Amino acid sequence: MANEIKRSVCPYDCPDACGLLVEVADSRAVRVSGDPEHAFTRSTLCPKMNHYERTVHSPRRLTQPLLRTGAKGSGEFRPIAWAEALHRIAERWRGIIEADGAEAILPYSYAGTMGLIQRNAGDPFFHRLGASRLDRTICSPAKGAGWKAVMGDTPAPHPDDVADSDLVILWGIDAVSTNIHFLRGVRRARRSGAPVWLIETHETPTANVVDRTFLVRPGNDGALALGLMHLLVRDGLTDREFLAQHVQGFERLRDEVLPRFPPDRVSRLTGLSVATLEEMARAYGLARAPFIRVGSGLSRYANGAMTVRAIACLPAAVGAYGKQGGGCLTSVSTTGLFAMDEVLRPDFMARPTRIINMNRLGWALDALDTPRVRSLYVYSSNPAVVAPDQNAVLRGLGRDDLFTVVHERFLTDTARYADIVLPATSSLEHADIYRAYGSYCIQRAAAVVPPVGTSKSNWEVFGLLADAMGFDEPFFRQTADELIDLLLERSRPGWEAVGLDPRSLADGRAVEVRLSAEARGAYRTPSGKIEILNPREPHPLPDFIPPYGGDQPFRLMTAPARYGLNSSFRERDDLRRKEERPLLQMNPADARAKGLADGDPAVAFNHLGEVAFSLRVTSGVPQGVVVVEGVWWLDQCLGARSVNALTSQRLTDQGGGSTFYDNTVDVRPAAPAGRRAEATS
Ligand SMILES: Nc1nc2c(c(=O)[nH]1)N[C@H]1C(S)=C(S)[C@@H](COP(=O)(O)OP(=O)(O)OC[C@H]3O[C@@H](n4cnc5c(=O)[nH]c(N)nc54)[C@H](O)[C@@H]3O)O[C@H]1N2
Ligand SMILES: Nc1nc2c(c(=O)[nH]1)N[C@H]1C(S)=C(S)[C@@H](COP(=O)(O)OP(=O)(O)OC[C@H]3O[C@@H](n4cnc5c(=O)[nH]c(N)nc54)[C@H](O)[C@@H]3O)O[C@H]1N2
Ligand code: SF4
Ligand SMILES: [Mo]
Repeated sequence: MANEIKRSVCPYDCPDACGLLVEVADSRAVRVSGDPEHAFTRSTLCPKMNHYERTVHSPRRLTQPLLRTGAKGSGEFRPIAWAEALHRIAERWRGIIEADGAEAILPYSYAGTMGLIQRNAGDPFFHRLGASRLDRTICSPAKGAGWKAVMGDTPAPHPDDVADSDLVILWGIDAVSTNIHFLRGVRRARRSGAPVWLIETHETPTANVVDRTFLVRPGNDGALALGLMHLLVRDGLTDREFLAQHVQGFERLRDEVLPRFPPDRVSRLTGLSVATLEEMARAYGLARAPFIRVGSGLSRYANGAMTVRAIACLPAAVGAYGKQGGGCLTSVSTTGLFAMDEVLRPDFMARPTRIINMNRLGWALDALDTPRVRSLYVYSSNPAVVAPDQNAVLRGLGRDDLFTVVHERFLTDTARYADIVLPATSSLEHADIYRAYGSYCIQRAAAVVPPVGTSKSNWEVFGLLADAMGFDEPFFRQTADELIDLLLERSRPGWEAVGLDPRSLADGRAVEVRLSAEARGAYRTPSGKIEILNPREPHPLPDFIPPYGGDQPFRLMTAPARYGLNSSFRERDDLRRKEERPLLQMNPADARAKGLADGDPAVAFNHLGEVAFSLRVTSGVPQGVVVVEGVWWLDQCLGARSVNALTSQRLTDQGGGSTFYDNTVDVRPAAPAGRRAEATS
């Protein structure tokens, strides 16, 4: 019998949200490929997902609940039945609630899956329980805040519109690793003659696919944007008609802020020469429809929101927001498309409970005592390695008086610290609905293979926990599919599906959406104009705030890896062979000064911790910067810690975001080779 081909969606935290075709034989996925009918995917998957079946059916998958038998972190467990696991959790939680109140229980989760149901499945349960709430801000809320200050809820351009641009700027985005389908439109623009620029801190893989790479000093892009606007004004390259009609407050920026950003000062801040700045401003000012695609890295600084705000003003200055192919894409937000309260159920909270910022998990487990966190429930995330200040996080996870439950597909570093581990389904084993954040596609997916082992989805587990806790709301007894139906029924005021017939969603095909003509308007801000002057902001005008930095000689860039996605995909031997161990990339002059050569073991350190790496000497990294790609599982590291032992719990200027890129380190040769443990596989 021919194998069946079923549709699904890539569940990972990637802007592209690809459509998948899954070939199924004997209840197993045997091949996964890109859906040729998906408007954004068009047959192509990234190298991580090309063999997703190897993740789904990995021998490393957890198949039954586990109870800890050894010390925390040791990874020693024995299998137990689901009924026993649920009973133990409910018993412990009842005790904790009686002694300290339900806020002593903290859920912790992020984007292991982006599906709207499975990703948010814990919210109604923990609201009903009265647990602490988690502010899920590890990724890029500062980028969102910076954009919103200027553009409000104005929808981002369609990503393929970039094909109509005559100057494309990839600003702090490693699109070759993180946003490959966007590059299709970029290539089309380039073929029509548009130059493509990359603005980065070092030469990433994306530098190989652009015409020009401009390297800036980390954290100074806001000064660059203001400096470019200074030059646009000086050289008469602003679009006065557009500014008069559509923009609020450019005159005040021009008179009160831009005079402080002359090219010589901006050159000192960014490291770009005055001639280069003048050349950039001229090309940007003369382009018909320049398009900026902004990544997230430059927002993970103490000044991250302000940086993005300054960048978002540039297209206003030259009228690019009004032109087909021009403008700025930070992220696609389909606010209002889905009636998310049907899923999140904030009404299940008897009273508003305390909110804990996930970037401060180390602090929350260690210092917070109103009340002290007595139980941590982790799902869809791996904080032991992805969260900042790893030493603080691991100290917290190691607390003997902390009752930790981890719901996971693999025995991650976080799961190793659990008292109870619950096995989770992969996205091919459960139903969900997805919305992309780099395109306007939405897509529903049914389960295409049965659960591996006794694994259960997030939605199912919270239903079982609701039973165990005696919650009698019918909400918890629905299936995920029933909840998706309800969500679709109650959603989409102001939005319309384009290009495909309405049955497509039910058939598992992707549908593109757009704001309806009435809802669109010109700019969705309170004034109806682009708000360069925004009186509701603590700083009514954009300005430059210096990044935090720190007192060590090298700025640490913790960039995405090509063959991993945060800590995901590290279970895959085929992908591990492509990136064997964590490298520290350093400029040749800096390496010489430190007495280090290519391939040497080296230790990066600061006041928070130290981490062993293998050194890679490369002229693609400027002096004063070091680069580590990827977040690695600890058993793949050279020492006992990974890169986040060097990043701090400080937050961004707005949005409570992480500051992964705003840290400094020093580097020294590692102790002789004896200390060096081989990476295990
Ligand atoms: N292969 C792969 N794909 C991924 C991920 C992954 O880990 N691997 N992660 C996924 C997730 S969760 C996210 S949020 C996205 C992120 O996707 P991206 O936005 O592409 O990645 P970031 O790490 O946020 O940062 C992008 C780039 O910003 C640069 N950068 C850092 N500081 C500055 C600065 O001050 N100025 C400038 N101009 N550039 C700077 C970094 O060097 C980095 O190359 O990718 C998603 N996709
Ligand atoms: N140094 C440094 N640290 C970083 C970053 C960086 O650039 N540099 N990037 C940061 C960013 S942008 C982000 S978004 C965060 C991401 O951090 P996380 O969201 O924690 O991402 P992952 O590391 O991919 O871990 C997701 C986990 O969820 C599990 N999972 C997948 N699907 C399911 C499911 O359906 N149910 C359950 N229960 N589990 C599931 C996976 O097995 C995986 O272990 O990391 C941040 N950490
Ligand atoms: S490009 Fe992104 S969405 Fe597409 S398959 Fe790869 S990780 Fe998934
Ligand atoms: Mo992210």
